[in-house]
Amino acid sequence: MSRQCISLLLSTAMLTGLYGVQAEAASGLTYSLRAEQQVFYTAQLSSQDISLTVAMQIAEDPGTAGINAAFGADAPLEIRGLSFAEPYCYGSGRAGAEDQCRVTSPRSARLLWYTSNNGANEVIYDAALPFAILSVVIPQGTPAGEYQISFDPTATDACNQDRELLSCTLEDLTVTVLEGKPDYLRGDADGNGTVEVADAVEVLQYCAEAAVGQTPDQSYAWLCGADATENGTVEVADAVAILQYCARTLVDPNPQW
Ligand SMILES: [Ca+2]
Repeated sequence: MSRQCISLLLSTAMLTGLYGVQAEAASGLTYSLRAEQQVFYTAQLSSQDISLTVAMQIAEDPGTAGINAAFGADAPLEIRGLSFAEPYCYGSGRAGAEDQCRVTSPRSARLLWYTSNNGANEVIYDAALPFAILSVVIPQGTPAGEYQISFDPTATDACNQDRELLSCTLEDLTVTVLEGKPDYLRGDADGNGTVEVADAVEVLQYCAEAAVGQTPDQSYAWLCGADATENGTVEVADAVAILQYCARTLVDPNPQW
């Protein structure tokens, strides 16, 4: 895309707010918001915020030259950050100015992107990769409920190299907060329904990783089961408690903790 074309594209975008009225809608594309975890518990939020990484992905891309996307989050969720994901952080595919990718309020954010790929109307990214990353916080004390992290359809669109507006399908993300704790069996770290020596091994493995600075990535249900002493932390004492429990099962099929 030539420099002239880019400024035309940008000035049109600035004037109209959208890529606008230039042409009939061409073939479409799909924007979606994804997160690895979407279900949380009030017990989990009783003493801490939870940080959620939300990826914006683009599927079925017919060749975009420019993208507007605007996001919103239901209260009390807060959008704390928005950034282009690699490979968009570098090279010719990025709008560049901070102003093109920013959080505009605790509940909203927007990005504007265009390709400067000098005339070729082609897909320059891998559809399997996120296009942008939103950092969202679920604040401590968030009550049970369903919360949307969504696109603003009035401010989200795309155009191709010929400045034709593309139709967009928008897939929002729902985050669910459930009352209390997940179903789990005390001491059953591996979640197979039985408390056994293998659970103690799993807890020790977790502790070993944590001790060398790795952050073991475990679900809240796992943490609840692994915290055999129920003091809110998974530590070596939990492995010991699980082994003691296992020893007691030799003489009592349903021992007390
Ligand atoms: Ca188990």
